[in-house]
Amino acid sequence: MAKPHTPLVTGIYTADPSAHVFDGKIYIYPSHDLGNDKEDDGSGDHFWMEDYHVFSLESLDAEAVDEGEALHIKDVPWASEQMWAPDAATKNGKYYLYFPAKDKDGIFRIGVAVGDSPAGPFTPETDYIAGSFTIDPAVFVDDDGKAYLYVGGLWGGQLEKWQTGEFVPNPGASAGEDGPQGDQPALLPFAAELNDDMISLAEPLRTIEIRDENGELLKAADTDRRFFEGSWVHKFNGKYYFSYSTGDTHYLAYAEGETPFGPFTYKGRILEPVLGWTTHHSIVEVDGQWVLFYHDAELSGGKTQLRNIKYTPLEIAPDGTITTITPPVR
Ligand code: FUB
Repeated sequence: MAKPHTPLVTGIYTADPSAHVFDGKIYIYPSHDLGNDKEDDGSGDHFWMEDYHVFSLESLDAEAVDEGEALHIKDVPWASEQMWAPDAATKNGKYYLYFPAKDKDGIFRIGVAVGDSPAGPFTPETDYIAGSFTIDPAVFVDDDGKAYLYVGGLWGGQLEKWQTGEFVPNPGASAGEDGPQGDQPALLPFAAELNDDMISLAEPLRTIEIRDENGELLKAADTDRRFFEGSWVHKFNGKYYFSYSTGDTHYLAYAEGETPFGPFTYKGRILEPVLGWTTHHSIVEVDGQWVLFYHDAELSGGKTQLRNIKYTPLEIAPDGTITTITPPVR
């Protein structure tokens, strides 16, 4: 049984928890951290994953049950390595697991696998989702049944390599190898509506704007607030909340908008830095209580590539303001 801010899973290393309530039960779709001996050099190459396990919980204070291996990279024809942060969605009685992995050319793409149960197993499509790129898929299904895919990640997530709309392996410093600088607008996450089949995009991915209190796009130098990776969308009192990790400044931040595509206005921080380099989250309502799922590196004593998932209740005011949480393990 896991209490708030304690590891939900101790048998394997888990990260990037995307949680959902399906059929009255909590399901968590995390990354399965295996780690490797590579240096943490900012490329993300030390985040090493080959499969996914789904975890189910009858309630928040119940034990997390490992439902077994739901998908392995050896069964994904187009993928070569690094199955990073996944998400899941349901429609028309089917369940969909969305996941990033590098294709045979070393380019991160988003794949989808389909199953009859939220616990899997999932059968992968033979190719990645056409038109997809970068990492950290999050799928939000609106009240009208329309589904949206959100993606994006700087550095190892390769967003800098897509600045021209094409994949440029080595853009070069003058072309913004490190992305925009200083007062230039920061790179943005992307989103697109999914077709009703849930396995293809209804339109090309488009950027999602995150603006400051003056309506200006957040600047590249504003690293405390600009998007880095780990998109998530929740809806509260008719408004849409886009939340994300600020990466190298280690915050979870959120922004508010009127539509699933924004534009979103920065509102504040959800979580202060955890033990480890990254955190990555999801926000879900469980029996009327909003809950934040996140990860840190408590079990491995701070090894950034060997993480463990946790949860904590989230306080959301009627106007959508989220009370910032300071994690007890830092
Ligand atoms: O787990 C690998 C990567 O680390 C994820 O895709 C990012 O969000 C970060 O958590």
